[in-house]
Amino acid sequence: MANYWDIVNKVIRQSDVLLFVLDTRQPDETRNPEIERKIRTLGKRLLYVLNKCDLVSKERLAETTARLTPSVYVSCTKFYGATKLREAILRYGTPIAKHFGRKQIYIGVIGYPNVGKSSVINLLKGKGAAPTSPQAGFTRGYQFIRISDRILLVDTPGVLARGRNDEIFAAKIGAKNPSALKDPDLAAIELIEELEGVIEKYYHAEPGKDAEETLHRIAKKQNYLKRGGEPDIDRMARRIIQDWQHGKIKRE
Ligand SMILES: Nc1nc2c(ncn2[C@@H]2O[C@H](COP(=O)(O)OP(=O)(O)OP(=O)(O)O)[C@@H](O)[C@H]2O)c(=O)[nH]1
Ligand SMILES: [Mg+2]
Repeated sequence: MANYWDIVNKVIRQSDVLLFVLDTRQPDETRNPEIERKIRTLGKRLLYVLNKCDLVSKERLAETTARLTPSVYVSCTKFYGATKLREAILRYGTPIAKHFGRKQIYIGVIGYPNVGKSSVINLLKGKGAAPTSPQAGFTRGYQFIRISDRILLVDTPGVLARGRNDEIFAAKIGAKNPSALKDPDLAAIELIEELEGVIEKYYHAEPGKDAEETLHRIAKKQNYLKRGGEPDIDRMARRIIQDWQHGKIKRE
């Protein structure tokens, strides 16, 4: 049940530096303050990649790069900016990697559809890139690509979805009835993460390795099961949001 939000979260967690790819023609429309905040909260570094810089005037580009920092402008179709981007990754990633006692810098790519995430990955990969074997301690299913001797890239971009976050927000503030949510699990996962231990405690469940697993454990603990014994995530998520909206769950 890997949905977009889980993937974005995993990319953020696994990376030191997040390349937030923007369309330079419409940088503000392709930003996402909520996710940018999340990156900062987790102590990761956000680097705006102003892609498709070939499609704007020099003046507009200068104005945009001055306003959005730190940023690097690139054009994937013109193979422009790869060196500057690698330099910026080293500059911003080195202190974070050091903090975690590593030499290697892990980077991930996120952004809205069509901004050029795959193109940026290819721009960085260039010729010298090679897939790495799965890293111990990382979630299965994530392939890392070696960009240079110091830089490793999470090979799955985090694709942001339009509108979904609004649903999560609406669920959290109680503007939307839980039964009307398309993806109650996303909102529940958000709540579990944000409340840091409060939700699982309320339902007498043990925390999992991430919020998704915690939600599974809560469902099992509360006996929200489908026929066959699988946890019924959907129903449990709606229940959590309902309890939250009804003020049953307090924030410490
Ligand atoms: N002019 C121009 N076009 C670009 C540039 N980078 C990407 N594109 C084009 O933008 C489109 C989307 O690029 P992708 O790399 O597939 O974008 P993406 O973010 O991976 O898209 P999804 O996988 O759909 O989320 C393609 O048609 C690219 O050719 C660029 O620097 N300049
Ligand atoms: Mg793509």
